[in-house]
Amino acid sequence: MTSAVMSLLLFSCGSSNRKSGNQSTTESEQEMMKAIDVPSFDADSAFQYTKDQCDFGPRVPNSQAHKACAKFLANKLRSFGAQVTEQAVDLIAYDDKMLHCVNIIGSYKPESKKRIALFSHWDSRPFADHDSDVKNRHTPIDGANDGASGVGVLLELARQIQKKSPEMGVDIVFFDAEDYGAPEYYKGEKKDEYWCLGSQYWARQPHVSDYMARYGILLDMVGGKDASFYYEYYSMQYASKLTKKIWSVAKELGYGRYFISEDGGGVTDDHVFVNQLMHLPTTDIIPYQANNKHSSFGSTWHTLNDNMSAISVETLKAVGQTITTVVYREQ
Ligand code: AHN
Ligand code: ZN
Repeated sequence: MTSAVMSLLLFSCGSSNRKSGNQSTTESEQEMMKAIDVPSFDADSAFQYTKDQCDFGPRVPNSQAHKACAKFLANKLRSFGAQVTEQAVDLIAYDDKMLHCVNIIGSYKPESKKRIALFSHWDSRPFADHDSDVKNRHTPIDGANDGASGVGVLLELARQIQKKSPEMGVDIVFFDAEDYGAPEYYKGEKKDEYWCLGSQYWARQPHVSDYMARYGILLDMVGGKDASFYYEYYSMQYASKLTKKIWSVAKELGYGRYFISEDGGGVTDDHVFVNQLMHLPTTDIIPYQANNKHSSFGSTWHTLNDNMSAISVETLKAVGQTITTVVYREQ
């Protein structure tokens, strides 16, 4: 492997049977020391997968682009050796419109009880309701960051898993209809449950009955140019140990400028429903900019500027290498 990151895990044993004066490790100590070789995450590849999704056009439920991209994602996961489930379901939007949705799940080592779940939404928002230009506010967005970036990172991780399997079984879950929440200009009541329709369905009706994993990690908007990730409120309520672990791994790898170990805001995102409906402890890696006048999610959020020009290979690398390390270290 060209630039694999070596990661040494030390398992301490209760009593050492080392002979006095002998500085070398004993056989049992050597057994306890496991060198874990973590693949180097290729962020250029994640960038390309992000672009591939955007090239279909906005991935809004019931559109041709949505249908074509679903096929692309399922085939891509299959080509990377995952066992793929396409969970098709009709879901009802805030305006009572019927949305033809599909959650796409790629499973590795499906027989293993030791599992990690990795989540991202794959749909894009039907309206640029936060665009500075009023004329754009009914136009669907590319969602290069909001949607495609997390999926791009997870597709690259899937490619790495096919090359070298981690100890854990892994489920990569692409949720549909996360971003169909009522637009700003909607006159009716705006309920939290209008968002995250695909994850709500999956959490009630998982692709395998009684599904459980050790924990879940949600990636949402993980490719922005000015991204910084803080401890998200619900992630700390439901999965604080996991959240702190991820942030400490990021720091150790030199990505401390992206992962700030301080409290950020709270977001009603897919992880809230996975935590509350399925009781699977799940964290959300989502940007937080306290001082951004447009939005705490960044300047391109729910605007037509959320396109490939908003995507940074460096941010994809910071997030991708961090979660790759977390996944491969888990035993
Ligand atoms: C709410 O605005 C309630 N949730 C935002 C979750 C989201 C939208 N993530 C991406 N786009
Ligand atoms: Zn969104």
